[in-house]
Amino acid sequence: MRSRILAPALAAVAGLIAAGTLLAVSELAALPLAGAASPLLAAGSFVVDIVPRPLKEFAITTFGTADKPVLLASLGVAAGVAAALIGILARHTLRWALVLLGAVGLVVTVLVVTRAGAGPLDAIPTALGTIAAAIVLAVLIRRLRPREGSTTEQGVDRRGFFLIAGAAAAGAVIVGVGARALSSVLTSVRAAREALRIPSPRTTVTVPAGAEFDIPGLTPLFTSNADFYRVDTALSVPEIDPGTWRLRIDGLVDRTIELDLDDLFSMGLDEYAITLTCVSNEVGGNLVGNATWLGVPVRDVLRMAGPQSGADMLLSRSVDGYTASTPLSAVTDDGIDAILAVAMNGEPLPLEHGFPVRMVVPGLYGYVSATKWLTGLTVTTFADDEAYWTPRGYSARAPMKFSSRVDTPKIGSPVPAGTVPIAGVAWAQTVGIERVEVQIDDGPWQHARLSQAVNNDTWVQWMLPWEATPGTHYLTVRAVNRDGEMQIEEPAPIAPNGSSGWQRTLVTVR
Ligand SMILES: Nc1nc2c(c(=O)[nH]1)N[C@H]1C(S)=C(S)[C@@H](COP(=O)(O)O)O[C@H]1N2
Ligand SMILES: [Mo]
Repeated sequence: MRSRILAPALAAVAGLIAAGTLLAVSELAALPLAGAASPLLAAGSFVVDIVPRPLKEFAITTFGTADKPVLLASLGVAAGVAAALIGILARHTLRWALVLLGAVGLVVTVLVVTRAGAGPLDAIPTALGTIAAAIVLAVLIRRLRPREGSTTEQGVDRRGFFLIAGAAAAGAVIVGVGARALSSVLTSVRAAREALRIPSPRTTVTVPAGAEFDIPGLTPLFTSNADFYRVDTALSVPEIDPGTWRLRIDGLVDRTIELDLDDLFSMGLDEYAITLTCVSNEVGGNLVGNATWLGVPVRDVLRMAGPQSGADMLLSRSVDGYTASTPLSAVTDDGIDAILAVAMNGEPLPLEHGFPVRMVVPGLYGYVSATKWLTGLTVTTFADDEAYWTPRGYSARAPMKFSSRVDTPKIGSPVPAGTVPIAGVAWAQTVGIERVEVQIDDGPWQHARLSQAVNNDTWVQWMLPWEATPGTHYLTVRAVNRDGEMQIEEPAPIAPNGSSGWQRTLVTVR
């Protein structure tokens, strides 16, 4: 009787061990291929690329930067359930279970091979893993089956099952973990980053006196690398060896050229302070950060290739297959500091922020300009090319909508009555912030005090002392840019080209 439940449960375990074998063997076999071919990551990346926009927005707003671990964990659970079901099926018909396993292996192999930067050789690890999984499944299931024609448990070799299952599970864990560890030693890009010596810049940013207020709860003028928001479609952070990194510039140019890191360094580096914003930033949101960057102007690099007339778009490419469409004028105009950046806040770009080289363009949202892990620049036209997000519901061109935000006091954190500083940040890259105005409840709009701007490409801090009286109060903030334009009042969602509206927040005063 017991075996009615026990036998399927053991069969499910056999399926899980087969799946573990698949992962471990493919990790091991991927070692000589520089580890680019993990089946789980390939399947995950595929999911990232096909999920519909509303689901993606839900994931970003619900899980924030943890959206990737959450996705991988869900995928792992789904794969586990599928593996268990294949195990259970195998007890009834091993042949069809193996066919199903083979089909899954084939689909994943296709996903692996079609990833950006993958080649036909990358099929080998998943194929070998699938074969190993099939053998483990067959061997284990045979131990669970009653002898032909027997209605009892005769022929069920439970002892053998446990021995083999235990050995296979332990083997999978040891091989899988070992292969992972070895691959991170072999591709020690982190060490290469530590060792990288970036030349001193020719010019540095001068931070004027009064550029930063000292107000608890107010966002610092510069966002540390650790606190800087992150948005990427890549499931695992790409690891590029700075020694072999090349930037190819092609398309509508007089000559296709290729630069290495030393070529960029020898052009001379300058320091820039630029605030980066994400199109997914809601009014009042956190997907905005300010940093200093060392880099060279994109226009100087493009000039070496000689862009031809008729082009109106720069399509930047990442090693992970990501692309961004930037209006050519935004990177060639003398007045715009569009750069290829190699350092962020005084250190080589963190791996997560695009090591070794990324683009930073003031005045455009990141998704149309700030390509990380940059490997290619194609001079082209909006008529002929489109970037990663364009067929996924976002505008091909997306100038940033300038905005302002309240950092303190925060909704849900009551403040004592008396003098309370209301403070926050406001940004209008390339134009600059002229004025920030705050309205308390339905009172008059009051001018906030602005911190001394570093330049027109960075945010400024603003503050307004407030005589807070007990009760709940609405705070509304809006900015005016240096072209005299008022921040858009009309609320808009983040898609297709960025949120707008004035932030209105509620404060409780005790
Ligand atoms: N390769 C690559 N570059 C990318 C992205 C990406 O997904 N992949 N995301 C872009 C988006 S949407 C933004 S807002 C910025 C974010 O840069 P950060 O992660 O360094 O803050 O990078 C841009 N560059
Ligand atoms: Mo973004």
